[in-house]
Amino acid sequence: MTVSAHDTMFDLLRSKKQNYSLPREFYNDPDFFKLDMQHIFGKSWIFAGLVCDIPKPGNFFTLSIGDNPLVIVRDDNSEVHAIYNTCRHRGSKVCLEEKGHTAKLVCPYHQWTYNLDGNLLFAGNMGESFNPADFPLKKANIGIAGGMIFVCLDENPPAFAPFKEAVEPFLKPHALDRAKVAHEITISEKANWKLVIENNRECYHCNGSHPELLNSLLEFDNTDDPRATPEFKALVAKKTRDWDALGIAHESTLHNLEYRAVRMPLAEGIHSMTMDGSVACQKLMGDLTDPDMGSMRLLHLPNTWNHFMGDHSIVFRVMPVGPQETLVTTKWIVHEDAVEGVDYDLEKMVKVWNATNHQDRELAENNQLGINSKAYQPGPYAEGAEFGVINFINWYSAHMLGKLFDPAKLQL
Ligand code: 3BY
Ligand code: FES
Ligand code: FE
Repeated sequence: MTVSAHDTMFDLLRSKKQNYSLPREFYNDPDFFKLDMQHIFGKSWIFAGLVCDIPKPGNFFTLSIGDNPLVIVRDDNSEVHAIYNTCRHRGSKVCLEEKGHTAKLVCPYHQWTYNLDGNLLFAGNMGESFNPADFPLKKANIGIAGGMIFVCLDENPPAFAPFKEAVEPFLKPHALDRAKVAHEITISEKANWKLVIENNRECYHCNGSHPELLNSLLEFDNTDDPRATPEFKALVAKKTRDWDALGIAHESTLHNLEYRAVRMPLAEGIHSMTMDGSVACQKLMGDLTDPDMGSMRLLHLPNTWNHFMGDHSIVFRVMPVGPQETLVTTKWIVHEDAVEGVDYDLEKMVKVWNATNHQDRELAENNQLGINSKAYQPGPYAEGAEFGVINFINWYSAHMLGKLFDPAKLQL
């Protein structure tokens, strides 16, 4: 990467107009993308998947954070590891499947064979002096909060405990450790990852684009939302009483711009994000007995937002692939004992968010196409409706400025 991309980004962030969208380079420049990958995706806690993706010893799934393939695996003692999927022999990717079950991690190139905790067990023809203990697969940092698995590639990861402590009470009623993935889909969006997140952070576009979602979702973020109506506030007050009586966490815990959890009611009388608002799964998550859990919205920047409801939950993971390409994975989660066709109707469950995802993909891709034009110039956010985008951009700018700041260049 050129030194100047670093300096250009720093200068653009310092001089950027508050509450305006970012300059074009942030959305399409390959060197800016590398800086995002290095300083955001290489240093933050990145949402990888769920403990219920790998319920049994030997279960694994793979993902790539930029150029770094990883395998997330549950070992024979049921401990979960985040392991760099790069062989210690000559560097081949070891695990090639997306997910599965295995007794050992065997490299396909020369069959170096690793334990599920990454230790090398066997390597042929390496001679007497070779000690397998010297060549374990490398580990990434792992943090598990209420059944959500996060990884951090930085040797000095930021603290995970405050996030874990803040969100576990919110996730507890949904018992992700006693859940299963009912359906999963990954779509590729031809848009920069920030456009995908920006799009998710506002509902300014909902009226124009999301008829299915608006059957259930109220566009207000919380009771402080400038658009919140008296009816909405009354509904929140009612649900607050119900949830307090059940001991269900709901209050907003906005600790910083990086993450938040809040339980908000769905539209009055609506129990789930389905077309008619009735539950898609009769067997509720965890030990819940009341389907009316609203939606517990969990955001963790840079790459996940989620809706945890009484009957099922929807979990999203955003993984950048290139300056103008992002993978968005959606998982629909139900109680581990729920049976398709008996307890839940899969088609009914996935309809709203499949439609919403495709609408959002189109919005993000069109946004990218317009930004690529020489006519693009940063435009003003609607502060009363796009405060979520403003929060995201402020988080991004502050994070990047902190990482790009070079004290050696301080003029004394
Ligand atoms: O994730 C959501 O619920 C929605 C989708 C559109 C705006 N966002 C807040
Ligand atoms: Fe893995 Fe050779 S590169 S065994
Ligand atoms: Fe949307």
